[in-house]
Amino acid sequence: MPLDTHTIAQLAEHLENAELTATAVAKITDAHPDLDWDDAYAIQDEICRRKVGRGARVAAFKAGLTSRAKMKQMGVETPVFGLIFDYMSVADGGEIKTAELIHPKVEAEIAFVLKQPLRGPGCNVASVLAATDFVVPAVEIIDSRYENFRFDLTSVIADNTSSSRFVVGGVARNVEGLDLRTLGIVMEKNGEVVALAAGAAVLGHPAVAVAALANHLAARGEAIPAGALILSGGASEAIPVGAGDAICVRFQDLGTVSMRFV
Ligand code: OOG
Ligand code: MG
Repeated sequence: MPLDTHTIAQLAEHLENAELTATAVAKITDAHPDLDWDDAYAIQDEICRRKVGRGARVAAFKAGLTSRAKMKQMGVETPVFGLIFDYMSVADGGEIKTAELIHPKVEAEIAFVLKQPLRGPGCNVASVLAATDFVVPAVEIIDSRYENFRFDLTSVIADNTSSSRFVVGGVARNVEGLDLRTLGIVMEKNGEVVALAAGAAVLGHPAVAVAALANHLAARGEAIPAGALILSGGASEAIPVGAGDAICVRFQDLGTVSMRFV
Protein backbone atom coordinates (compact mmCIF):
# COMPACT_ATOMS: atom_id res chain seq x y z
CA MET A 1 0.00 0.00 0.00
CA PRO A 2 2.52 2.67 -1.11
CA LEU A 3 -0.09 5.47 -1.42
CA ASP A 4 -1.07 7.68 1.53
CA THR A 5 -4.72 8.43 2.28
CA HIS A 6 -4.48 11.95 0.89
CA THR A 7 -3.29 10.69 -2.51
CA ILE A 8 -5.98 8.00 -2.49
CA ALA A 9 -8.68 10.63 -1.88
CA GLN A 10 -7.21 12.87 -4.56
CA LEU A 11 -7.13 10.09 -7.17
CA ALA A 12 -10.70 9.08 -6.28
CA GLU A 13 -11.90 12.64 -6.83
CA HIS A 14 -9.94 12.87 -10.09
CA LEU A 15 -11.41 9.63 -11.48
CA GLU A 16 -14.94 10.35 -10.31
CA ASN A 17 -14.81 13.81 -11.88
CA ALA A 18 -13.69 12.19 -15.13
CA GLU A 19 -16.78 9.97 -14.96
CA LEU A 20 -19.21 12.75 -14.05
CA THR A 21 -17.90 15.17 -16.69
CA ALA A 22 -17.34 12.45 -19.35
CA THR A 23 -13.70 13.46 -19.79
CA ALA A 24 -10.94 10.98 -20.58
CA VAL A 25 -7.83 11.14 -18.37
CA ALA A 26 -4.39 9.53 -18.42
CA LYS A 27 -4.27 6.16 -16.67
CA ILE A 28 -3.24 6.81 -13.09
CA THR A 29 -0.37 4.31 -13.12
CA ASP A 30 1.47 6.69 -15.52
CA ALA A 31 2.00 9.03 -12.53
CA HIS A 32 1.85 6.30 -9.85
CA PRO A 33 3.63 3.25 -11.26
CA ASP A 34 3.88 1.60 -7.81
CA LEU A 35 0.12 1.62 -7.27
CA ASP A 36 -0.75 -1.85 -5.98
CA TRP A 37 -3.92 -3.95 -5.75
CA ASP A 38 -4.79 -2.63 -2.24
CA ASP A 39 -4.29 1.00 -3.29
CA ALA A 40 -6.48 0.39 -6.34
CA TYR A 41 -9.35 -1.02 -4.28
CA ALA A 42 -8.87 1.77 -1.71
CA ILE A 43 -9.37 4.35 -4.50
CA GLN A 44 -12.44 2.45 -5.76
CA ASP A 45 -13.81 2.31 -2.20
CA GLU A 46 -13.33 6.05 -1.87
CA ILE A 47 -15.18 6.69 -5.16
CA CYS A 48 -18.05 4.53 -3.88
CA ARG A 49 -18.05 6.34 -0.51
CA ARG A 50 -18.30 9.68 -2.35
CA LYS A 51 -21.31 8.45 -4.33
CA VAL A 52 -23.08 6.99 -1.28
CA GLY A 53 -22.34 10.25 0.57
CA ARG A 54 -24.30 12.11 -2.12
CA GLY A 55 -27.25 9.74 -1.80
CA ALA A 56 -26.49 7.20 -4.53
CA ARG A 57 -27.39 3.61 -3.71
CA VAL A 58 -25.60 0.44 -4.71
CA ALA A 59 -27.68 -1.25 -7.43
CA ALA A 60 -25.43 -4.20 -8.24
CA PHE A 61 -22.11 -5.88 -7.69
CA LYS A 62 -20.03 -6.78 -10.72
CA ALA A 63 -17.25 -9.08 -11.75
CA GLY A 64 -15.33 -8.13 -14.88
CA LEU A 65 -12.56 -9.50 -17.08
CA THR A 66 -14.00 -12.94 -16.41
CA SER A 67 -13.96 -14.26 -19.98
CA ARG A 68 -10.94 -15.10 -22.12
CA ALA A 69 -12.35 -12.81 -24.83
CA LYS A 70 -12.44 -9.82 -22.46
CA MET A 71 -9.03 -10.59 -20.95
CA LYS A 72 -7.52 -10.78 -24.40
CA GLN A 73 -9.27 -7.62 -25.58
CA MET A 74 -8.02 -5.57 -22.60
CA GLY A 75 -4.65 -7.29 -22.04
CA VAL A 76 -5.49 -7.99 -18.38
CA GLU A 77 -5.54 -11.58 -17.09
CA THR A 78 -7.14 -11.19 -13.66
CA PRO A 79 -10.85 -10.76 -12.87
CA VAL A 80 -11.77 -7.48 -11.19
CA PHE A 81 -14.71 -6.46 -8.99
CA GLY A 82 -16.67 -3.24 -8.75
CA LEU A 83 -19.96 -1.61 -7.80
CA ILE A 84 -22.82 -0.33 -9.94
CA PHE A 85 -25.08 2.48 -8.67
CA ASP A 86 -28.79 3.24 -9.03
CA TYR A 87 -28.25 6.23 -11.36
CA MET A 88 -26.53 3.90 -13.84
CA SER A 89 -29.70 1.84 -14.36
CA VAL A 90 -31.49 2.10 -17.72
CA ALA A 91 -34.82 0.41 -18.47
CA ASP A 92 -34.94 -2.40 -21.02
CA GLY A 93 -35.60 -0.81 -24.41
CA GLY A 94 -34.49 2.57 -23.06
CA GLU A 95 -32.25 5.33 -24.38
CA ILE A 96 -28.67 5.96 -23.30
CA LYS A 97 -27.28 9.45 -23.83
CA THR A 98 -23.82 9.18 -25.36
CA ALA A 99 -23.11 12.84 -24.50
CA GLU A 100 -22.89 11.70 -20.85
CA LEU A 101 -20.27 9.06 -21.69
CA ILE A 102 -16.72 9.02 -23.11
CA HIS A 103 -16.38 5.93 -25.34
CA PRO A 104 -19.01 3.38 -24.30
CA LYS A 105 -18.90 -0.35 -25.08
CA VAL A 106 -21.58 -2.96 -24.44
CA GLU A 107 -21.21 -6.38 -22.84
CA ALA A 108 -23.69 -9.26 -22.62
CA GLU A 109 -23.78 -10.69 -19.10
CA ILE A 110 -25.71 -13.28 -17.13
CA ALA A 111 -26.81 -11.68 -13.84
CA PHE A 112 -27.64 -13.43 -10.59
CA VAL A 113 -30.02 -12.37 -7.81
CA LEU A 114 -29.39 -14.01 -4.43
CA LYS A 115 -32.00 -15.29 -2.00
CA GLN A 116 -29.38 -15.91 0.69
CA PRO A 117 -26.20 -14.04 1.53
CA LEU A 118 -23.04 -15.50 0.06
CA ARG A 119 -20.06 -15.44 2.36
CA GLY A 120 -16.61 -16.66 1.35
CA PRO A 121 -13.98 -17.92 1.52
CA GLY A 122 -14.49 -21.23 -0.23
CA CYS A 123 -17.54 -20.31 -2.33
CA ASN A 124 -17.91 -22.41 -5.48
CA VAL A 125 -20.45 -23.05 -8.25
CA ALA A 126 -22.62 -25.18 -5.95
CA SER A 127 -22.74 -22.62 -3.13
CA VAL A 128 -23.61 -19.87 -5.63
CA LEU A 129 -26.41 -21.91 -7.23
CA ALA A 130 -27.77 -22.82 -3.78
CA ALA A 131 -27.89 -19.13 -2.82
CA THR A 132 -29.35 -17.94 -6.15
CA ASP A 133 -32.98 -16.86 -6.32
CA PHE A 134 -33.00 -16.41 -10.12
CA VAL A 135 -30.87 -15.34 -13.06
CA VAL A 136 -31.69 -12.51 -15.47
CA PRO A 137 -30.08 -11.37 -18.71
CA ALA A 138 -28.20 -8.08 -18.58
CA VAL A 139 -26.15 -5.72 -20.70
CA GLU A 140 -23.45 -3.68 -19.05
CA ILE A 141 -22.34 -0.44 -20.69
CA ILE A 142 -18.73 0.11 -19.67
CA ASP A 143 -16.94 3.41 -20.17
CA SER A 144 -13.33 3.49 -19.03
CA ARG A 145 -12.34 6.93 -17.91
CA TYR A 146 -8.91 6.32 -19.42
CA GLU A 147 -7.77 7.70 -22.75
CA ASN A 148 -8.26 5.27 -25.64
CA PHE A 149 -9.84 2.73 -23.23
CA ARG A 150 -6.29 1.59 -22.35
CA PHE A 151 -5.39 0.55 -18.83
CA ASP A 152 -3.67 -2.01 -16.62
CA LEU A 153 -5.08 -4.09 -13.78
CA THR A 154 -4.65 -1.56 -10.98
CA SER A 155 -5.81 1.48 -12.94
CA VAL A 156 -9.05 -0.23 -14.03
CA ILE A 157 -9.80 -1.37 -10.46
CA ALA A 158 -9.28 2.19 -9.21
CA ASP A 159 -11.69 3.39 -11.94
CA ASN A 160 -14.45 1.23 -10.40
CA THR A 161 -13.92 -1.26 -13.25
CA SER A 162 -15.35 1.12 -15.89
CA SER A 163 -18.90 0.95 -14.43
CA SER A 164 -21.18 3.31 -16.32
CA ARG A 165 -24.68 2.05 -17.20
CA PHE A 166 -26.55 -1.25 -17.16
CA VAL A 167 -29.79 -2.72 -18.44
CA VAL A 168 -31.55 -5.76 -17.00
CA GLY A 169 -34.26 -7.33 -19.08
CA GLY A 170 -35.91 -10.40 -20.40
CA VAL A 171 -37.07 -13.17 -18.20
CA ALA A 172 -36.11 -14.10 -14.64
CA ARG A 173 -35.47 -17.85 -14.43
CA ASN A 174 -34.76 -20.23 -11.62
CA VAL A 175 -31.39 -21.94 -12.16
CA GLU A 176 -32.97 -25.36 -11.71
CA GLY A 177 -33.22 -26.91 -15.14
CA LEU A 178 -30.98 -24.26 -16.77
CA ASP A 179 -27.49 -25.12 -17.93
CA LEU A 180 -25.75 -21.78 -17.64
CA ARG A 181 -22.66 -23.15 -19.40
CA THR A 182 -24.41 -23.93 -22.68
CA LEU A 183 -26.79 -20.96 -22.56
CA GLY A 184 -26.24 -19.19 -25.88
CA ILE A 185 -25.88 -15.43 -26.29
CA VAL A 186 -26.27 -13.50 -29.56
CA MET A 187 -25.49 -9.78 -29.63
CA GLU A 188 -26.86 -7.67 -32.46
CA LYS A 189 -25.90 -4.11 -33.31
CA ASN A 190 -28.25 -2.38 -35.73
CA GLY A 191 -29.66 -5.79 -36.68
CA GLU A 192 -26.31 -7.38 -37.44
CA VAL A 193 -24.77 -10.13 -35.31
CA VAL A 194 -21.60 -8.68 -33.76
CA ALA A 195 -20.78 -11.17 -30.98
CA LEU A 196 -21.62 -14.75 -30.03
CA ALA A 197 -20.96 -16.55 -26.76
CA ALA A 198 -22.14 -19.23 -24.36
CA GLY A 199 -22.22 -18.95 -20.58
CA ALA A 200 -19.14 -21.16 -20.22
CA ALA A 201 -17.06 -18.36 -21.75
CA VAL A 202 -17.19 -16.82 -18.26
CA LEU A 203 -14.66 -18.81 -16.21
CA GLY A 204 -16.18 -22.11 -17.35
CA HIS A 205 -19.49 -21.27 -15.61
CA PRO A 206 -20.79 -17.77 -14.79
CA ALA A 207 -21.43 -18.85 -11.18
CA VAL A 208 -17.64 -19.13 -10.80
CA ALA A 209 -17.46 -15.33 -11.25
CA VAL A 210 -20.00 -14.84 -8.46
CA ALA A 211 -18.04 -17.23 -6.21
CA ALA A 212 -14.87 -15.28 -6.98
CA LEU A 213 -16.63 -12.04 -5.96
CA ALA A 214 -17.79 -13.61 -2.67
CA ASN A 215 -14.27 -14.90 -1.98
CA HIS A 216 -12.80 -11.48 -2.83
CA LEU A 217 -15.22 -9.74 -0.43
CA ALA A 218 -14.47 -12.31 2.29
CA ALA A 219 -10.84 -11.21 2.29
CA ARG A 220 -12.19 -7.77 3.32
CA GLY A 221 -14.57 -9.22 5.91
CA GLU A 222 -17.61 -8.60 3.69
CA ALA A 223 -20.29 -10.81 2.10
CA ILE A 224 -22.72 -10.47 -0.81
CA PRO A 225 -26.08 -9.71 0.85
CA ALA A 226 -29.35 -11.53 0.16
CA GLY A 227 -31.27 -9.81 -2.63
CA ALA A 228 -28.11 -8.53 -4.33
CA LEU A 229 -27.89 -8.36 -8.10
CA ILE A 230 -24.54 -9.51 -9.48
CA LEU A 231 -23.29 -9.08 -13.05
CA SER A 232 -20.96 -11.97 -13.83
CA GLY A 233 -18.91 -10.30 -16.60
CA GLY A 234 -19.02 -9.93 -20.36
CA ALA A 235 -19.14 -13.32 -22.09
CA SER A 236 -17.63 -11.98 -25.34
CA GLU A 237 -15.42 -9.05 -26.23
CA ALA A 238 -17.07 -5.67 -25.57
CA ILE A 239 -18.55 -3.87 -28.60
CA PRO A 240 -18.06 -0.10 -29.08
CA VAL A 241 -21.27 1.90 -29.56
CA GLY A 242 -22.13 5.46 -30.52
CA ALA A 243 -25.13 7.73 -31.02
CA GLY A 244 -27.60 6.12 -33.43
CA ASP A 245 -26.75 2.53 -32.53
CA ALA A 246 -29.39 0.03 -31.42
CA ILE A 247 -28.30 -3.03 -29.44
CA CYS A 248 -30.34 -6.19 -28.93
CA VAL A 249 -28.92 -9.18 -27.08
CA ARG A 250 -30.74 -12.51 -27.30
CA PHE A 251 -30.15 -14.92 -24.41
CA GLN A 252 -31.22 -18.53 -24.81
CA ASP A 253 -34.06 -19.25 -22.32
CA LEU A 254 -33.82 -15.72 -20.85
CA GLY A 255 -35.30 -13.44 -23.51
CA THR A 256 -33.75 -10.27 -24.89
CA VAL A 257 -32.21 -7.06 -23.60
CA SER A 258 -32.18 -3.99 -25.81
CA MET A 259 -31.30 -0.30 -25.76
CA ARG A 260 -30.67 2.63 -28.07
CA PHE A 261 -27.82 5.07 -27.96
CA VAL A 262 -28.75 8.67 -28.68
C1 OOG B 1 -13.21 -3.37 -17.33
C2 OOG B 1 -14.57 -3.90 -16.92
C3 OOG B 1 -14.81 -5.25 -17.56
C4 OOG B 1 -16.46 -7.11 -17.89
O1 OOG B 1 -17.63 -7.50 -17.86
O2 OOG B 1 -15.54 -7.81 -18.34
C5 OOG B 1 -16.19 -5.74 -17.39
C6 OOG B 1 -13.18 -2.93 -18.79
O3 OOG B 1 -13.02 -3.78 -19.67
O4 OOG B 1 -13.27 -1.73 -19.03
O5 OOG B 1 -17.10 -5.11 -16.92
MG1 MG C 1 -19.00 -6.03 -17.40
